[in-house]
Amino acid sequence: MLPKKIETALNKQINQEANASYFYLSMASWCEYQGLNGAAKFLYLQSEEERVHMLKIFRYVNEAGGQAITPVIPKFPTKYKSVSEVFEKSLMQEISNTKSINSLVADCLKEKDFSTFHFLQWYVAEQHEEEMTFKNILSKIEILGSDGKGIYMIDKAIGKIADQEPT
Ligand code: OFO
Repeated sequence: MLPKKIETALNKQINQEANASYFYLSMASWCEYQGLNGAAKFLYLQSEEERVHMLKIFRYVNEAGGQAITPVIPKFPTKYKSVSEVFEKSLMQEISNTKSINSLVADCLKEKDFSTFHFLQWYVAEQHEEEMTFKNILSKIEILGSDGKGIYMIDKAIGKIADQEPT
């Protein structure tokens, strides 16, 4: 049986994953509007992935005997200063999500909820991967610079990362 404390924490995590999904969607839209199609493609994909993460927890909560609660989505910005800002914010969001997953894992140990602990291991690995991906993109931005030609190359490079993502 799912401990109440864990059910509540998982519902908070559902919210967090859904917010990440819409945050990426807002950034994908801005990038596409700017003609940054490679970055947009990557961020659309990222948004979809976060929705899948949200749904996995949603289904798990119900399967484990709790009740999943539909997330509340705040309003996200429609404008960003630059592609650097987009990916800095993305990395910040991933770091904050890693913290939230880690604290959920710690709570599972405290509550002796080993089933949820096991379920969350996939998220621990996924957060590590995602942080690495965003750090990698940010170092590309730093190397290539964000003037006219640099932006073109960055966008192409980010689009390539999206092409390599498993569908
Ligand atoms: Fe849900 O993986 Fe990132 O935030």
